[in-house]
Amino acid sequence: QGAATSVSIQLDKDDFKQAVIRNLHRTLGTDENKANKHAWWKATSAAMQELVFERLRTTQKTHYLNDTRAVHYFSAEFLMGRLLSNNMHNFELFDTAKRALKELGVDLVDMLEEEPDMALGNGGLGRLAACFIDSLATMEFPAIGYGIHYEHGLFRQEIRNGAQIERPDSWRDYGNPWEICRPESIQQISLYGYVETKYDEDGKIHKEWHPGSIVTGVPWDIPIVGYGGKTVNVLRLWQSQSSEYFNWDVFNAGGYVDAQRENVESETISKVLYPNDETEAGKELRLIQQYFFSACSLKDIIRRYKRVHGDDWSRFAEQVVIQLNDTHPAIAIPELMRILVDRAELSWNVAWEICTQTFAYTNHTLLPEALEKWPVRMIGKILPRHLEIIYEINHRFMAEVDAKWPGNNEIKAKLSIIEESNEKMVRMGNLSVVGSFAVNGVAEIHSALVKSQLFPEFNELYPGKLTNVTNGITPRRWLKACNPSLSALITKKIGGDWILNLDKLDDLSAFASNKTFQNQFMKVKQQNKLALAEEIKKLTGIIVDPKAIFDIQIKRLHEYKRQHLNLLHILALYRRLLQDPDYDMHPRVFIFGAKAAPGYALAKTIIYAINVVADKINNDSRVNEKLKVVFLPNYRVSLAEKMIPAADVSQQISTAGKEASGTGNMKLALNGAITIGTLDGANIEIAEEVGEDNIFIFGLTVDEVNETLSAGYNPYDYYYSNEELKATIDWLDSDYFTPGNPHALSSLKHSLLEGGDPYLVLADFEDYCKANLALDLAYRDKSKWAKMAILNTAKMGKFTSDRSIKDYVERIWKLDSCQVK
Ligand code: 26Q
Repeated sequence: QGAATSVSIQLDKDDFKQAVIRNLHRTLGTDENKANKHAWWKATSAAMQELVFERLRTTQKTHYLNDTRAVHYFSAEFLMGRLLSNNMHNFELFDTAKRALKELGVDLVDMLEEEPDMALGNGGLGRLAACFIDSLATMEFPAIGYGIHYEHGLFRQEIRNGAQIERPDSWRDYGNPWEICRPESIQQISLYGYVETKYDEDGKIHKEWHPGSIVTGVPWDIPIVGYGGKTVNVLRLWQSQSSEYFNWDVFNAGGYVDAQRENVESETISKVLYPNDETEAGKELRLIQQYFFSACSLKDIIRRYKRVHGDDWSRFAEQVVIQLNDTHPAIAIPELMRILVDRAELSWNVAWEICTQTFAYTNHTLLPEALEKWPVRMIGKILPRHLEIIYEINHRFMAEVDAKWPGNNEIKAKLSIIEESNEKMVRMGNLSVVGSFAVNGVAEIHSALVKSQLFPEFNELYPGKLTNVTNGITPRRWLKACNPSLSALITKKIGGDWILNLDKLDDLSAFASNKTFQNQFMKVKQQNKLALAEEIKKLTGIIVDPKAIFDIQIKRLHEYKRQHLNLLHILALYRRLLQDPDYDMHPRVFIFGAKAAPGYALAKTIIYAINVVADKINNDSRVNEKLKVVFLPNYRVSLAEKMIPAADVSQQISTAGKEASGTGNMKLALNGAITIGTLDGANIEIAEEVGEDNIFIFGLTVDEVNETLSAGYNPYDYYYSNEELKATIDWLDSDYFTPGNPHALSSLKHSLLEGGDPYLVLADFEDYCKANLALDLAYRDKSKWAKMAILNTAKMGKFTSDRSIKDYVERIWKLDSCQVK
């Protein structure tokens, strides 16, 4: 396999067996006869962890001795999923482990199910961070991920009577074998209190923050094994703890009791991940979470820098680059300024130069409701000194703006870090653009819109600062590990180089029309569909036909992602089948996976709608042979790994201009699914790669969306002119699907009509139906479909996260790789 790498750790089957048994005895305190599946999983993980530690030590020593420049990836979310199989694959020990465990009477694949997902993220942004740290370690770049050690990750979803119920996620309940506590690197951070202004003998001003409380940050390290097992980097996650230390200044200043009562309890800071993505909650605890992990991480970085460079700050920005994964850690910008100006006593200008050479910022959204803003009052209360610094940054920035556009108050109001609304707000996006040396969007179209719509004046003021880095996914998890049969087939056909050089997949193009290879490729797909059909039966009791088209939409539930457009089309098919029992369509199973933010009522209604429609259709013998609908509960990384290899069709149907990139689109196409999608996010680049014959594009473009909206879009025009569309929407609002409760879904109809249909579901419905028809016809030509599927896999080279990381490294981070011997 991977010709370029050599396995750094040699371990044969018998060594592996011994290591597992040794850990069963000495780490778990049990033995082969007593061990249950969970104990085997723990012992196997511990055996792997021995190898991981060995490489971790070597990596850290090498990076230290070389005093390497490193990237510090700040992210409130890391959606890691399971680690055991990933670590085995990256050490190229999966097959060895499988054979070893088999001899011990343990089925590896079955045992892997014991591991709870590490779900410390909501969706795309968190999973991107996980793919990026995989690529960084694989390509041997010095890198560290910094985030929050949430006690509870994203909630577990149960479906009761069709509705979503949230249950707490407890990923560490029985201990997590991958994390190592590092008490020697504990940090303390401050919150609340007040700022004292002092003057020294020369009349120089000094600011001193007297905190109201101190919180301890305890670091937990998760080793990140690169493919080939040479570099092992770390993901460092901070857990909050109450501090022994108490600041008596506040008490003496008379504010103790009142201030204290309002304070957030220290331990609650890292208790739970906020489950809303793409909405700004404005909650005090959320801001504290952001500051907590940003401040702990900065202190950690500075401690390490000082160990080598002492008080010489001149080389800081040469050694350290910090990537802000969206604005969630943007408070790190004023925090670094505070450290440099108040503590290190550097001049403002020197400090600002260091700061703006250190930070880079990735934007993941244009949706106005997702752009973070914090009330000035709230920042002033929690971080009084930071608020002063933010005002100072803004004051100097406004002077810059005035120099560029003299006297133009409109531009100033627009660019100001402070929004002068009724309740004054700090705009974290503006702060991030001003405080960074590079700003990137996550797909070509998205980055173009960041420049032209979101930050046009910034683009004029700072030419070249705004750029694009198209997202990517790690082919180790999203092909090699999740789809072993397809991986083996590909490797047999073109060799194993694709794992580290995904462009190699293009060698498959030569076989796209080869009947034998088509049969082999589709046979693998068929086996994967069979396996998913079994999983569906296990999880829901629903029986699906593996010969049907497996049509999959998996992503967070959002109006802009338009799961309800998919649902309206399903209703249209259902209606056609009822009206004409001979209606000609290939059997099709529509499969959904989605979590809704607990406070997003309409999203929850859409989940409910999918489930009640599914229930009706699946139990209607008139249409059962041709149509099924499945909602798989608790969509998460490990479930995605089972669904994606079995997909024939990938639904990527967001309103054009709304999905920044999407990454599920890449995972599905890589596994040979054909996309039905809009010209949005990375779909556009996928279409460019696979060619228009190998994708089903429909719907309004970004420009057409804007034209439609500015022409005064009226969804009723479509409702009244398309009989089928009207019938399906009205059907939802009858008691056919919700017997005895006729208006249970009325909010859905309301949003599409009286609500103005902000995401243009009705406008795109007809073209979506046409694209679905074309897709259905294409599927019936087995050879044509196989060719399309093969070409989708073959043309996905661009979308490896190795390429994304190469882009970041060469254009933004300027890192050198560091070979760990
Ligand atoms: C903000 C404030 C308060 C609470 C929560 C949040 C919050 C949390 C998560 C806001 C946004 C997110 C996550 C956003 C996200 O996942 N965006 C997706 O990022 C992917 C990676 O770039 C893209 O592919 C997707 O298009 C984009 O939607």
